[in-house]
Amino acid sequence: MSSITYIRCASQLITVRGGTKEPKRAQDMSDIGIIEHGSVVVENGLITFVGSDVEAERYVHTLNGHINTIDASGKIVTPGLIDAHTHIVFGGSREKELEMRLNGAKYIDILKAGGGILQTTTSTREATEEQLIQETSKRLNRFLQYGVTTVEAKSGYGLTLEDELKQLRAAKKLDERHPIDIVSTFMGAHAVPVEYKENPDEFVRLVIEEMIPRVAEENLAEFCDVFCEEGVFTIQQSEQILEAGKRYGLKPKIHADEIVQFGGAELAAKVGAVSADHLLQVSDEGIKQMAKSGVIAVLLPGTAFFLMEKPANARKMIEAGVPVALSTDRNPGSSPTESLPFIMNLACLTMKMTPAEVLTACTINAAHAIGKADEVGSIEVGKKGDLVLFDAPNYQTLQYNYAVNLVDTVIKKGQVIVEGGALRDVPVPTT
Ligand code: IZC
Ligand code: ZN
Repeated sequence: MSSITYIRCASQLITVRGGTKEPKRAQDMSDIGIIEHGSVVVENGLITFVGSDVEAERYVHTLNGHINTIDASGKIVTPGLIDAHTHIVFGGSREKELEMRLNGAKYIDILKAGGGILQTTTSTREATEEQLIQETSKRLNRFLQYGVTTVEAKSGYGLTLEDELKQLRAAKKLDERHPIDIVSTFMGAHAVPVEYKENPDEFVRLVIEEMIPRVAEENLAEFCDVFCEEGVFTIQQSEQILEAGKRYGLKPKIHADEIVQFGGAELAAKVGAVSADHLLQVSDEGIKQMAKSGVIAVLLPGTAFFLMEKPANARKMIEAGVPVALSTDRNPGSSPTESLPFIMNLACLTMKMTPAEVLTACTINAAHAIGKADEVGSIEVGKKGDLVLFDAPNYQTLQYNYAVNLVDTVIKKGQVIVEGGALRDVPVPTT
């Protein structure tokens, strides 16, 4: 028997339609396809109807079977939010770094001194795959409560073949067992581990010759990412790694121009990266090349906020025609939050993106940044029934109330997962 979910009488249905083929750029980012008094029908996990309440009534009368009707009056309905950049699979915690940074230490200096990512590497190596699954599922549950139904997850805290595989296998199992869909990125080039400190090129060789082929063989990732930054991986090393990934079918992404202007955006355009992420220090030339090559800018204003830095120049990128997505960058060092709605607030308040642009950035453009725009990211017939009901009468209210969770209901493939802001018995995955 078919399973039917009928969400009716939304004060605004934010469809974000019209961006499935190409990410939205410039003025199109403000076109979020609002249907006032709108309804959606999901059958067997997929959206089969989108339109006005009146048309929807006629449509559901033609259906057979039990219909789960959800009244969205007084609320807006958006596509399930998509977080296109996270490092959620890790062991341990780094709360002491906050105090160090408040006392003047810099994020990158903590890493250079063997802390930061390298500290998380130690605790991730110590954790079993099962422990990583348990810890990460708590983070995923919080993501759900913030309306996030799809996340990208990077490896990069193992930095040995076996430990990278362990992280990616944990992500794969979570994708299978947890309601949130996970898209994996191999990021063996996240930092040079201490054992290769004197010989970073040997570590690059290991990433290229041993890790990438194995990750591809086990089908553990769709993307390959590199922390291209002064003191981490050079432009040349990054290019070699991303090109090696491409040869094995891993699509390139890059951590670019976060701390210093380094040419990461230009490299993203050169290798045909799907996205370049961070971009606080991007050059004008880098922006131009990204716009020309269609590289998506994944901006992470929560990271700038938490590291007490000036955020990326989103307006300049949008005006130059670069498609922009937004993400939490959820990780234990520079962005310990699952609140994508707060990141949306920050995008408005610190980068002057408009409420409509941020919705596009966290839905269809984020879907493009993880290669899933044909499945998710908008409320259109044929896409997954991933939807969020926010306790807000219009979309502007989401950005006007800041650091407040207005999520009321989260629907994943037609199933209600969050109700009244609370998780419904989501199983914590076990083996
Ligand atoms: O653990 O610090 N920026 N990688 C690059 C990170 C932040 C994650 C971390
Ligand atoms: Zn990152």
